[in-house]
This record gives sequence, C-alpha cells and structure tokens, in this order.
Amino acid sequence: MKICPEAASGVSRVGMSAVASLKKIIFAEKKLAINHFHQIKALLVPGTRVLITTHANPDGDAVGASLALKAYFSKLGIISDILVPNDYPSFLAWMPGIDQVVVFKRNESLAMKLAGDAKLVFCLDFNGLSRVEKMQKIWPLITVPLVMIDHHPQPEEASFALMISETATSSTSELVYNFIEMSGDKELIDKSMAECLFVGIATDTGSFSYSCGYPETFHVVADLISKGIDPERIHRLVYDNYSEHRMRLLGYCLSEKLTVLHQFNTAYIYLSKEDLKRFHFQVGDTEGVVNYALSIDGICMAVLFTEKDNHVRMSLRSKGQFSVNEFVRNHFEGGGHKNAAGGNSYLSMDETLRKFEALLPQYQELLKNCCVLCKDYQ
Ligand SMILES: [Mn+2]
Repeated sequence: MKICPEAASGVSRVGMSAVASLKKIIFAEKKLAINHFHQIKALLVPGTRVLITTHANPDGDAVGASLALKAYFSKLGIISDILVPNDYPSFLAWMPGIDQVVVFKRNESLAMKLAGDAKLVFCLDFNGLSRVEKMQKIWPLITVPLVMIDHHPQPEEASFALMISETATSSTSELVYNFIEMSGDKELIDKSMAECLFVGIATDTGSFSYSCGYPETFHVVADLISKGIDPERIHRLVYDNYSEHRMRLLGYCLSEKLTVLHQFNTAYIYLSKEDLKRFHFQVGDTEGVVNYALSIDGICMAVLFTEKDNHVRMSLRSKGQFSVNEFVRNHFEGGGHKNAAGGNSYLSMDETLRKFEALLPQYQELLKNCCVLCKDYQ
C-alpha cells in the first residue's frame, strides 16, 4: 500500500474528502494488523524465550522499538534478548537497557546460541530477511515463527509467519506503542520505555519534519511525554553530541565532496575509504549528511555514496512524490521508504557514480515535476 504522509497533511491540495478516504484505508489496515495482533498475542506466554532482531546498521527506531518491546515483555514474564547485526551509533549509547543488546558482529557464537534457543523471533523495523546482511547466518538455525513488526513498504510476506505491517505509521516504535496499547497495557509503559519509543519516533521523522502527517503519531507522543520524559534532554543526547571529527567530516562533505546537478534536481556526496579514515570515521558519523544535500533549494533527490570493503553503500532521500524506494529497487540492491531508502552497488565508486548519473536523464521529467509540486505545496 502506498500512502504518503505529506498527502495527508496537504489538506488544501488534496481536499478533505481525500484525507477522509486515506483515513479509511489506514483503518482497514489497522484491522488487518489487529488480526495478526491476536495471533501474536497468543504466542506470548510467560516463560517463552523470545529473540528480538533488527536490520543492519540499527538506527534510533530499530533500537528504540526493540528496547521498549523487551522491557514490555519482561513485565509480562517473558524473557527476551535483543540481537542486532552490527554496532549501533554511539549517540544511542545512553538509552535505557542498551548495555544488554548483543551485537552479532562482535559475538557471533552468542548470537548463534540465542538464535537456536529462541522459541519465538521478532523482526523489528525490517521486512526482508536480507536486511540483516551478514547476520543472515542465523536464519537457518531458526525453526520457530518469525514475527515482523515494521513500517516499510513491500514486505517479503512469505518470510514471516505473522506480521504487523503498517506503512502509514511514522515508525516501528509507534507500532510497538500500538501493540502495547491494543494489549490494554498502556499503563505498563514506564518512563524508560517511553524514552525509547520517543527516540524511535523522533529519529524516524527527522525530529517531526517528515512521515508525521497523521494526528495519531502526536497522540502517541503526547502520551509518552505524560510518562515524564524530557524531550529536550533526549534531543540533546541524540543530536547535540557530534565529535569534532564528525563535524569536520560534515564540513568536508559539503565543501569538497558535494556535486549538485541542477538540471536533474539532484545532489550527491561521495566518500572514499581514505576520506573516512582521514576523519576517524565512527558508526553514525555520516548519519544525516544526505539531508543537507536534500535541503538545497530545487533539489528533489539526494544521495550519499560511501565506500565500504567490498561495495558502495548508498543512502538516498527525496522530496514529495519522487520515490527513492522505487529507484533503488530498480537499479541498486536495496529499498526503504518513498522518501528515504538505502541501496548497495557492487561496482567501484567511479563506476557506481557513472551508472547513477547515466540513469538520471530518464528521471529528469519526474524529478522536475516533483520539484515544481513541492514548491507549489509550500
Ligand atoms: Mn523505522
């Protein structure tokens, strides 16, 4: 299902009746989620050993949703472990309970044991088994049901026994809140859980600047704030903690590595392994860099290309109707949301950039129209 939050918020453009029909679609999807909800609830028996997993390069939403779900399970008498494929960014290190997260890349043998012991596996914030990258090694060990809770489009339905899949929701953290609420356990959400869920919603909406066109998201946030969390403190912990290296890397990206292709309403930044080494790259240091390229007037698609050991990682953002999810699905291995997606290229950096630039002429009209609409919209 394709619902764009910006269409819902753009009442003046789409009209109230369109908003009402969008709401109906969401309601229908919520009912679908409730069906799966009952089946999932039936499996949550006290004493059950649950494994909670996330996508590779776990972000604020993946980590926030997992920590909150684990805390909730523990209140139900369900033992759970969180397993992430690789390190989470350091700006999440303060989060309540994060010291218990197992990182596959750092402790593969423990990860394999947890996978083998689990009686139920939750997959949070991803909807395809390959999204865990190298952690795919655990899937053959798992014979118990896989339960997906996620908000990305085009779920790999055959891979999961049960799903709560809602693309119209801001974040997986909001879905975890919904899950707890539907269970009638809202009062079990304590301050620490509320902090985790808030981080997920705030980071997945770019601090409430996109994917937040539905009032429901703000009702959830209002309830989280009523649990005693301090949004200003959380914002400082998540965003105001750049290392000097990270800040200088950002400056370098913008002054030396940014290419702006006005004729295609596109901008990109590319970073080689040498660039990363020069600025003592740490996980999370390039987080948000691509958004600066997108914030240029007249730019509707922005890409950050980062050279890894055996591939080039792409992080894409767009404005309005242009779908970077479709773009990467068609041309580079990856996916995500309409306006935020990730992809991979197994060509060299030079070849990747050539391939990317060669694709742009066929999207020129779409990008131009999207840009005109975005402007119209303001
Ligand atoms: Mn998410």
